[in-house]
Amino acid sequence: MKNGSSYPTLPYSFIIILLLWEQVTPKTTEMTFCTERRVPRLGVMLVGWGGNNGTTVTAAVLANKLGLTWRSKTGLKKANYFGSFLQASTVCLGSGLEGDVNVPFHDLLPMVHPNDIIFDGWDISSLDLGSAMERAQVLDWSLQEQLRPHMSCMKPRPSIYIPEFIAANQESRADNVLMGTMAEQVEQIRADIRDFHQSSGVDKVIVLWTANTERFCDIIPGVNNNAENLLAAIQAGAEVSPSTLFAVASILEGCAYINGSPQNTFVPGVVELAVQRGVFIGGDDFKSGQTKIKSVLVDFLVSTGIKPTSIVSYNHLGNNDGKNLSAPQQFRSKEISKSNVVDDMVQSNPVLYSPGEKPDHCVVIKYVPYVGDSKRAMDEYTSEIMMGGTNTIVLHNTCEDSLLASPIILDLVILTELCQRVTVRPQGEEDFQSFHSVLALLSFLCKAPLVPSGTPVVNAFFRQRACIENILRACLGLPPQNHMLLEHKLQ
Ligand code: NAI
Ligand code: DG6
Repeated sequence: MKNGSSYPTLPYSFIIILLLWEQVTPKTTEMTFCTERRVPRLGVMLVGWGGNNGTTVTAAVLANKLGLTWRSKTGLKKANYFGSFLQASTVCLGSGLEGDVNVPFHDLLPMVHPNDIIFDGWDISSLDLGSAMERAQVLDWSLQEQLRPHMSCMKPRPSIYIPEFIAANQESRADNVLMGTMAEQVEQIRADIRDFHQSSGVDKVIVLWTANTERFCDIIPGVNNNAENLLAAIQAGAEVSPSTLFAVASILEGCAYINGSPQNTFVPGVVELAVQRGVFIGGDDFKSGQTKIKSVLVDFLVSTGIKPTSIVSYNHLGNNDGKNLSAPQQFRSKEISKSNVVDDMVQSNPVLYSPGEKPDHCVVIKYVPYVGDSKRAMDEYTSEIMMGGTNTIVLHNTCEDSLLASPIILDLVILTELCQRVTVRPQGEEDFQSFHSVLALLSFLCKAPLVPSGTPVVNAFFRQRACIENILRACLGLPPQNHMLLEHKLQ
C-alpha cells in the first residue's frame, strides 16, 4: 500500500440488536471502511486568533516545531503536547504473551502532525500575536521571549463585529473590524479563506471559532430556520450572529467549521447548508476542565449504582473570557452548555431516577481579574448511597485554562481532517459515503455535543472516547475494543 493510495479495510461487522416482541434478534450489517492515506498540509484559521486560546495554541505549536526549552522557577521545561489525546495518549491494540501492546493514538492511522499545521485567523483586536501572547499572560516569560520574534509578524485579519452579541466590556478591544454590509463582510471572510489557502500553499483549510462567547440567538422562521432563509437574511442584513456568519462563509468555501464556544451558532439554516454542501460542522464548546471531570465522575457514580442528587460547580477566573462571561447573556450561554452534560447518564439509569427526575445542578462563574488565566474550579457532588446514606465529594482544581483548551483545539482539527478522508460503504450499497456533516465523533472534545437530528447525545467520557477508538480501529479492520480479555479468564 503506497503512500497516497486509498485502501479498503476488511469487511467489518456490526451487530444490531432488534427488540421484537420481547425477543431479541441479532442482525449483522457489514461495512467497508476506506481511508485516504495521503496526509494533506493543513491550514487552520482561528476566529479569535489574538485571544488566550488563539495565541497559546499558536505558540505551543511553534515551540514544539522549534523544539524549544526554557527555564521556569521549577527547572528546565520542554515543549510538549500533553493534554492532546491524539498526541499524548495511547490505544491498546491487544494482548500478547508479553502483555498489552499500547501504541500512541496518532499512530493508528495517517494523521496531520500538529507541528505541520499553518495558522492564520481573524480578531477584532489588532494586536499582533507576539503582543497578544504577552497580553494573555499564559506562558512563561522566557518562553515568550524566544517566541516573540516569530509571532510578532503574525497579524489577525479584521473581523466581523456586531456589538450586541458579546459583552459590552469587549468594545475597547474592537479596533480591527470589517465595514460594509453583512453580505459584503461574509464575502470578505470568504476571500480571506481563499487568500490564505492560496498564499500559504496548504491543501485544505479548517475554520475554528475560539472567539468570545456570544449570547444565544432566537430561531426565527423566515430568518434562520433553513438554509435558503439564512442566506437571504444575510443579504438583507437581518439579525445573524458573527459566529453564524463565519460558519456560513466557511461552508460556502467548502471548509469544515468547528465551534469552540457555547452559543447556538449552528441554527437550523447552518446545519441544512452544511448537509447540502457536504461540509463538516462540529461543536459546541471545548470540554476542557470542570465539565470533563463531570462527564467522568457522574458516569462513575451512576454506573456504580450511586445516585447523584446535587451537583454544584463554581469557578472563578480573571482572563478576558471571564470578563466577557461576567455579562448575563454570555454567562447564560455558558451555563446552558455546562449544565446539560449529565442528562444522558442520568437518563440511562431508571433504577436510580424516575422519569424526568434529575439531580439539582448549579453552575456559577465569577470574574476575578487577579487570577488571570489560572482558573479555579470547585465542585461539590452529593449522592445518595445505601440505606439513606449520603456521599459528598468535593474537588478543587487550579490551572491555566488555555493550556487545557489548546491541545483540544489541535485534536478537534486533526480528527476532523482525518474524518474528511474516511468513507464507509454499508453492505448492499454501491457507493462509499462520508460521515454525516454534523460530525458527532467530536463529542468527546465538546461540552454540548452537536449530533445529527434524532440521534443520541453521548456525554459520558469513556463512551465518547471508545467511540473514537473503535471507529479508528474499524478503519484498520480491527474489531472494537471490548475489554473482555476472555483469553485470561479460562482454565
Ligand atoms: P479570549 O477572550 O482571550 O479570546 C477571544 C478572542 O476573540 C479575543 O481576542 C477577542 O478580541 C476575539 N473576538 C471576539 N469577537 C470576535 C469576532 N467576532 N471575530 C474575531 N475575533 C473576536 O478568550 P479565550 O480564553 O481564548 O476563550 C475563547 C473562547 O473559547 C471563549 O468563548 C471561551 O468561552 C471558549 N472556551 C474556552 C475554554 C478554555 O479552557 N480556555 C474552554 C471552553 C471554551
Ligand atoms: C469559566 O467557566 C470559563 C469557561 O470558558 C470555562 O473555562 C471553559 O468553558 C471550560 O469549562 P470546563 O467546564 O470544561 O472547565
